[in-house]
Amino acid sequence: MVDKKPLISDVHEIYEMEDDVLNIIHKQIAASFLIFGLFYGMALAGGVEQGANHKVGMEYYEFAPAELTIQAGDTVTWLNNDNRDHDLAFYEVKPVNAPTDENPQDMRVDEKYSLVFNQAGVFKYLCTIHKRQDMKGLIIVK
Ligand SMILES: [Cu+2]
Repeated sequence: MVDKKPLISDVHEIYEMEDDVLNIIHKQIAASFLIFGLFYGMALAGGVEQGANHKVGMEYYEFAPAELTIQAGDTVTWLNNDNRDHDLAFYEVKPVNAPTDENPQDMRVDEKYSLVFNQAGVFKYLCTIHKRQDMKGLIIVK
């Protein structure tokens, strides 16, 4: 007569072993994701993942382009390629670290100024020197 009990018990043990192996694999996968997450986070914090850089010129009392749509994390660099001085001031909704009416950014001839936009929104700015000439610009951050 064949006794089946030990067999069933063996099968049970095999299943238990597989469970242990699966547990170890799951833990390894979880650890891999954690390490990947840490590196990815460090890369972001370290500025390895950089947004695009957009250029805005200043000429003939105008910003060119006057309206610009960018992604959050992108940089805008203004260049005064005019033959007269201008400045830069955000009004209404002001981005973090941006120059404002109270403290405009001077833009002398051939000077550059860069600002990183990390928050989505619609940001209006102007040249306070040429307000009357309607020298205004708009940055839309998606
Ligand atoms: Cu101006």
